[in-house]
Amino acid sequence: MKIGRIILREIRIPLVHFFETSFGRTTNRRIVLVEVESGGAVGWGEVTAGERPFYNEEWTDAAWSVLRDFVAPRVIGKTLKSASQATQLSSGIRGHQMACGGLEAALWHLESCLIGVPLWKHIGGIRKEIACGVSIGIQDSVEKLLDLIEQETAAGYQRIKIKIKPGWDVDVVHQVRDRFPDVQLMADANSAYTLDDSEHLKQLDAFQLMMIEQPLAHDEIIDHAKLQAKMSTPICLDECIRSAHHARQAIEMGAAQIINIKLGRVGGFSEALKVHAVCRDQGVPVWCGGMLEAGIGRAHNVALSTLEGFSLPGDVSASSRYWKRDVINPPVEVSEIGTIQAPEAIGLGYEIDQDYIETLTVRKEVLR
Ligand code: OSB
Ligand code: MG
Repeated sequence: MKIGRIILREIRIPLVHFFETSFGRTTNRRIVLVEVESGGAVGWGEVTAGERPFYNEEWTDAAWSVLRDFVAPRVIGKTLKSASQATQLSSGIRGHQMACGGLEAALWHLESCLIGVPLWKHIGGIRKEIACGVSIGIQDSVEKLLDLIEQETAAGYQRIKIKIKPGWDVDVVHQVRDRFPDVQLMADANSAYTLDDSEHLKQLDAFQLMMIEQPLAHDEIIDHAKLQAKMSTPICLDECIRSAHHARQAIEMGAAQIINIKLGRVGGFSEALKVHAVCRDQGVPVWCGGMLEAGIGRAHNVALSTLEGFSLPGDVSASSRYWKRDVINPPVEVSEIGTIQAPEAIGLGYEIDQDYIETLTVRKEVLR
């Protein structure tokens, strides 16, 4: 496929409920969308970077300039044998996986349209139904958190993830476990601790957590291996895993028993497939993480979750938990047993609501 123009858009869209992690609270999202054209077909991608460089080094404005100034110029006018070649074009760019991944995912979407298959089948997915969990942010009170868990388990979600940070951890998990003795429960610290907190974190071993996600620094694999040697709760890595190479290192070192795969964090579908393969070969289960995506990123996550290795419920949940109105039709919906059906239609499987996107757009640039 010969790549024609690329359109960048920034949309602003408010969350229905703020989302708080150990690194801060998000109320409104600023999302870069990438539209790429070839042979009359178009593909869409969503950049999953946050508004501030607090989850990892990336953020909305950096993604915009990396895409406009470095990634798009390498891709426009080029003829690609397949979408899987896209990563070679941005191989000289260090980091910025979420920015590059926004365009990479758009090319996979585009290719699935040109071939005439659903995106999830195009990437090799086999699951027609994916298992869903929810990620519940830090709340203003434990009572509020317990109410939300009640609501989400009643809605059918198969596992609950709560966010923890120093001062909102062992005691909160204890109260959640007392109230919900049988729920599949896990905790995500988003890098809020250091190895000096080992004794404190070990107290979590008492609560039958499925896993603790990314307790230590965003770029620290060795200390996670040291922590895992001290605690029985399985460690799952999120922030640390930016490539298949990191996944292999982390698994070999005993730093992770489970891996959260995020499409943007690893730079798109090609690398996500490689991480998936490494984990499969090592017998490590994976699940699909989320970054408060709007519809396009959410639809891509649904596709990714259909790969065989995604055996644990992920953070991909209904559009309505995030948005009053999503940018795709129908929105992503979850059944009463906590599953999402992989769509049968060609491409994304959800219609992109371009009129609505237009009303949310605060900047737009057509690159040729
Ligand atoms: O660590 O998984 C994370 C949201 C923003 C940044 C990081 C994370 C998250 C979530 C929410 O946990 C996942 C979602 O519901 O999209
Ligand atoms: Mg996480």
